[in-house]
Amino acid sequence: MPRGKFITLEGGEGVGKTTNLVFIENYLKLHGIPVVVTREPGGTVLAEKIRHLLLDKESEDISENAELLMVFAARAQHIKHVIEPALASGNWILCDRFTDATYAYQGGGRNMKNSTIAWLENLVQGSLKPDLTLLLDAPVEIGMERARSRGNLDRFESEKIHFFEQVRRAYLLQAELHPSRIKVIKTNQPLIDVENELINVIGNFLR
Ligand code: Z5A
Repeated sequence: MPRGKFITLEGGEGVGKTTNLVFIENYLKLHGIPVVVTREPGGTVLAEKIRHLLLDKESEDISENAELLMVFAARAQHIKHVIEPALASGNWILCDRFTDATYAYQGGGRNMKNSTIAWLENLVQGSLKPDLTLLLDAPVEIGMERARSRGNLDRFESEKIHFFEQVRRAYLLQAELHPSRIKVIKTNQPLIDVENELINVIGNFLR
């Protein structure tokens, strides 16, 4: 059984990750690919508990170091119990956010050093990297407006616009640094056009 492929979906606030995840899952299944859909932070019982603590607006003030370590603690569990076993048994992984989010939110948003993130990435992931990353991108105001329309903002969503501008910039920088892995898809266009772009990029990847 050949090892499965690891696809991640990334992007800032309300860019349409959840919406398009279902579309991508169905597209892969249509091509006979066994796919496990998961998310970060989360994906295991312990990692989901960490997610809850990270997103909870009522949490005590979480230090930047604590936030970074919690994200990687959740990731370590996720890799050990979900991602690695699935890939090893030939399943593909479709993951809503992964380490590019850490470079974007903790690196860009919180101004933490990329070298610190890279050190933890190496510790927790070893050589594991996504094979394909779909970076959904839209102007911050559009994403925030869409996220707000759902109401009930979490701890991250309650940040100021400047934070999300920095997150977006860091994501786009990641895409510049890793052009063969990260494909940018603009989502400030009708959903049907986003889906057509996704088909194009994933179709190329499958070929
Ligand atoms: N985090 C971190 O800090 N460090 C890390 O390493 C990791 C994560 C892994 C997880 O939240 C939080 O954890 C995240 C970063 C942090 N913080 N935030 N914020 P999440 O993964 O749940 O993230 P989210 O950004 O909050 O996801 P979201 O709010 O669910 O947004 P979305 O999935 O991208 O959007 P959506 O729900 O699919 O779409 C939003 C609305 O727009 C919805 O009503 C759609 O119907 C609509 N929509 C979508 N596409 C379109 C188009 N094309 N046109 C019109 N309307 C559209």
